[in-house]
Amino acid sequence: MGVLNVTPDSFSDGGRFLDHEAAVAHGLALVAEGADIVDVGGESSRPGASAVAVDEELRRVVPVIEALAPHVRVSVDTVKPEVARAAVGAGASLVNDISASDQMRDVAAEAGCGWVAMHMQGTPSTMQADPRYEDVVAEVTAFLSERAESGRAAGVPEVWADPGIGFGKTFGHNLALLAALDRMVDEVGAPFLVGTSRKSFLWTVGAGVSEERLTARDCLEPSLATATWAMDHGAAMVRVHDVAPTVAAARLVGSEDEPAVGGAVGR
Ligand code: HH2
Repeated sequence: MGVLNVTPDSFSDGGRFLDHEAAVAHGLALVAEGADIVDVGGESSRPGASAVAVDEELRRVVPVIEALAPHVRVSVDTVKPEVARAAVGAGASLVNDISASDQMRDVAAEAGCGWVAMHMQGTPSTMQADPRYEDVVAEVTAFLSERAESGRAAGVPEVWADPGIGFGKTFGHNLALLAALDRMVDEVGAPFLVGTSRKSFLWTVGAGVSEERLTARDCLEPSLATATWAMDHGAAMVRVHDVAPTVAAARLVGSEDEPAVGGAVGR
């Protein structure tokens, strides 16, 4: 899943794709790099991001979805039912819902499309203030199991679970969830989507530079390492900004018996 943020303030790509032509061109570039799904979002969920009115979010995402849907499967990254409905009308077939709410679940069920239910502690404005869990793996697993079951019961034809890396979680919480991914996937019984790409916890060990000086390039290796880890530990999909290198890693992970490129493998 390639990320397309049509926002002025997203963490790593804010402002780059606010213009319609630039957004569509980037979406098509993600497809050319090998994305199976393009995730179009019109509201940043970074800690402290400002809220976006429904009309403005619709204005950002609907024309971009209309332009991309003939070329690739499109998901819409929103927590607003009105935006999800309009996005599906414009051609999206997956509702990526970081709030995992009943309302959004019901929109997906009515539309007959997929629903990603993501775990988040708190809301984006306050979630990183002081996240606390008795047992982060047990609590996130229980939440996702309940949401997956509720999605199926409501008639959603395709339910995805997402542990919500970075959403109300410390560095230690994020690593504990990644370390337990296999077990969580087994227990929840729904396919997992995992998003670590360019998240701030990566620079703590990966990039070793301060947040103010961090560039997208600094995050590439840790993003790729964690995406590869997730794919090798049960994730059925990863949400990434850097599609081409992740596709190369995905081929490697999926090639335990057969090399992706035929013939003898060189050193
Ligand atoms: N992460 C972000 C946004 N949407 N959706 C799912 N299902 N899982 C995630 O981990 C996830 C998500 C945040 O990343 P980004 O799009 O880079 O930033 P922003 O929220 O600032 O637009």
